[in-house]
Amino acid sequence: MSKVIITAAICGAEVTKAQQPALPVSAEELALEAKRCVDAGASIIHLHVRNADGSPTQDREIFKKAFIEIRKICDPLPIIQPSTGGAVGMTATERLQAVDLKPEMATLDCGTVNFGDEIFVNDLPLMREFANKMSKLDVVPELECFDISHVISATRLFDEGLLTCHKHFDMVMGIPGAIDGSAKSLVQMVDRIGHKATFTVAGVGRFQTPMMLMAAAMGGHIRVGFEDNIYLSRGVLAESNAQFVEKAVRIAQEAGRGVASPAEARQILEISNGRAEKLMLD
Ligand code: KMH
Ligand code: ZN
Repeated sequence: MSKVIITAAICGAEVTKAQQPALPVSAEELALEAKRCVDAGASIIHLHVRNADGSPTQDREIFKKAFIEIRKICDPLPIIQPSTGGAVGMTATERLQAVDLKPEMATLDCGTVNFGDEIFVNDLPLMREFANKMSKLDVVPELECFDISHVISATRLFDEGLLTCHKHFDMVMGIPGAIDGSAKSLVQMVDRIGHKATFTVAGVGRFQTPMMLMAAAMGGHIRVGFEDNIYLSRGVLAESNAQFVEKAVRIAQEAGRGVASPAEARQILEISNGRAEKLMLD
């Protein structure tokens, strides 16, 4: 089994400062939090951005500012993976803005799904549009799957020839209204990813720790962070995303796998060396 790639989803679109006072919001806060996570062992920063009032946005200029600040202080440079999911209700055009910056990776959400009491819309035409744009700009998608059918739909994008890159999934387990955070469901999803594909696992809320353990045992990778969970243990708020990364590192080590550096993560995900330099930040 390969070393474990740890992704830190440091901000998300839904969590508020009122719920989690340590939530990073400004570009400077996002960069400092990214640095803490990279220093602790994360090699991918899954990035959402916010307006000054804390509301979610997909504004390209706000993403650009966060990219610049993160690149200034993180060494080694992590893979910065902006969201194209944004927040429920945003238009496709709004959501796609960060892809214009030519990041090494970006998320690609692979199906419409209940998201709490709301509906997160990702129909096939939208998925094809996102896949096309990412392919054209050489952005490796992380295929976000909130249910088993999403794994099948993601595979369809490759079958249709819209994507030809390495196939890397993120199984998001435990969103209310979507797939649960059970071991059985994760095994069923991973069963369908196909030969040579890789996967990471994001357990939501109380599912975060059990899903980290499952991922480590199954040869998968681990995503942690405030986007998915704000509690370090029952009723105890984490003080930083880095505490979750530290936990993931301990689990990876106990599983005998070790932790991938950003360079090793790029190798596993087949992202070419020097690709990070092609970012459009001028
Ligand atoms: N905020 C969720 C509605 C992604 O980053 O691509 C969507 C999301 C997925 O966070
Ligand atoms: Zn996200």
